[in-house]
Amino acid sequence: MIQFEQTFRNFLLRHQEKYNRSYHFLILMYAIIAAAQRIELYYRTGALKDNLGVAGSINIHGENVLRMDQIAHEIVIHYLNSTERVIQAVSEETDDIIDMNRDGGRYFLYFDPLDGSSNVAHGLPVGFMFGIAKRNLDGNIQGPEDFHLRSGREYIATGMFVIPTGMFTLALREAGCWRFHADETNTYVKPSRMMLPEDSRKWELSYNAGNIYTFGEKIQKWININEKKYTFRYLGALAGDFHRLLLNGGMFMYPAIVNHPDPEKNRPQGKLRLMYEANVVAFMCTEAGGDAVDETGTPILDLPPEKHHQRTALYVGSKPLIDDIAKVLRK
Ligand code: AFP
Repeated sequence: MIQFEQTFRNFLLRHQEKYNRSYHFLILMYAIIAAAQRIELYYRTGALKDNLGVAGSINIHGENVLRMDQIAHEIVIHYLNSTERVIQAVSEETDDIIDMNRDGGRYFLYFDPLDGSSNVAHGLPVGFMFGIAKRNLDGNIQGPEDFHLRSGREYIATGMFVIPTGMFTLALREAGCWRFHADETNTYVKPSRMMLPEDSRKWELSYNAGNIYTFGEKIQKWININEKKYTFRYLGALAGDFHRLLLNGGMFMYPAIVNHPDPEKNRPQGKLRLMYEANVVAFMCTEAGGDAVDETGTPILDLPPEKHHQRTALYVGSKPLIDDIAKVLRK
């Protein structure tokens, strides 16, 4: 007998029915999945087809644009446009907000089509990360409610694909954080609810250890006291590191860089992008029973974005660890 697992499509259908939601979100999610699968195809054959190198330009963040960054960005834009349901999109790869269907659209999309560029040349895991907010459909409200700069608290869903592993995690507001696996036919199946484990023996710490001496004194001290209690893992691609964290618990952090020997390289605002990195994992982690804060100990999801490529420091993971570090950061 063949064993068939529940498909993502069926899972989402049930979810939309249960919460009395529209079919528009289904259309959007199928487009996002089609985009992820296409990126994955290009990535898997990337080394063979010479697609893992640099594209020869510099992006708005001052980083080298990779060939795969461009390909992934174009793919996502194509599929989002095809839904006719997206008002505007913010991509890590373009400076400006991308207008799509301003009159008829329902959703705002914030995404990084290929996060973790230092892994690309090696064909190692990277992420396609996204957050979704919705147009305020309540009457004819104009102005801030219709604006694209939403805080994470206002997102309706966030997700990430770990490419090319065939793993997909999606969090739906107040409906939990779920993981899916690609089967032999590349169909996402077998929803499993993700809840961070309470047993601290499995917990892991994850941060760029090479940066320790550039962190603020409070954080260096916290690491000194606590690092021996936990295993340490760091992949250098948020999607992969956070994927581990959801199963094992612990904390991922990317603190503000304030003590760099070359002051030009300090990043007091942090490195990660609020709208399509930090909010994505903070939202998922909160749905999985965890939490996330910035360098001031403020919940990531409460940060009001002032610009769409805003950066932030990030501490995300098991609640007791985040509570502990937040106390230190607020002092
Ligand atoms: P890149 O895509 O520029 O490599 O950034 C990846 C990332 O934003 C995130 O995915 C990682 O967790 C973090 O940066 C890694 O940064 P370091 O290379 O400084 O450790």
